[in-house]
Amino acid sequence: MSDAIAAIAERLDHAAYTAMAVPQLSEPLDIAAAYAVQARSMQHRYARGERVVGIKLGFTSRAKMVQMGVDEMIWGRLTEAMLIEDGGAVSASRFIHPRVEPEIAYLLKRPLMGAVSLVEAMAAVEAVAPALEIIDSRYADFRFSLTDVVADNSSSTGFTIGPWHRPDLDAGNLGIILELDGRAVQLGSSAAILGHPARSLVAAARLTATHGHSLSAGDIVLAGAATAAVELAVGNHVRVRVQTLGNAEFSCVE
Ligand code: OOG
Ligand code: MG
Repeated sequence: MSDAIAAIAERLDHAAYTAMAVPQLSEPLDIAAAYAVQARSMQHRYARGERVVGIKLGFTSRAKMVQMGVDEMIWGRLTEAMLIEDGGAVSASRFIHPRVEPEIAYLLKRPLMGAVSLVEAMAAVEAVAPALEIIDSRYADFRFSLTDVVADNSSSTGFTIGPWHRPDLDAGNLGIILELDGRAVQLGSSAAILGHPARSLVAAARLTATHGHSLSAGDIVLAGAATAAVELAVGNHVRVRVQTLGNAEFSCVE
């Protein structure tokens, strides 16, 4: 591994750990190098006792691509330290400029790797749940290129999972409401995620295999936000309501 990759990984990990923004990368990275930085930066988290519990997909909806000005899917690693209990509270002191977005979560009962069909991906699902994700870019002003954000573990920061449901519940076209302090701030449908959020599992299998990772039984996969993300501030209570699946919520405290 090159020294440059290790140095960028350390810089981004330090920014995440201290909640202090850094400038966008000046080093030109290709996509493989960006995933190498991400993998290397995770080593710092593992050394602090964090453990991967799954992955998140990014930019699987038009709404997200347009909001952030990118047009390719990405993925990042989720650790159990990022998990916020449903109904729980999280301290804003951990974040730089957090945003929150509605997600659909899948729990896998089988590994998924490489080229898999939608039918195979759906057969690997143990359960599906409503979820929320906190994203917090380590880059100043939340501005990044595709490779910058990949290197930064795709802005992964926090997530909350609501009640799990049996996988025969079709999550293909469910209404989604994101609420901030009881006020609806984003409306969408799970169909905005690649036409069906289970397609994110197909993408996840392919993209992780391309970049040196694989999905195991027991992994959580966040399918990607169906709507644009909204700013999260101290005092906010956030709730996502997903038709049929129910709610997930948390509060942001000082
Ligand atoms: C990157 C993460 C994107 C999603 O659901 O599309 C993402 C970002 O927007 O900072 O999590
Ligand atoms: Mg997301």
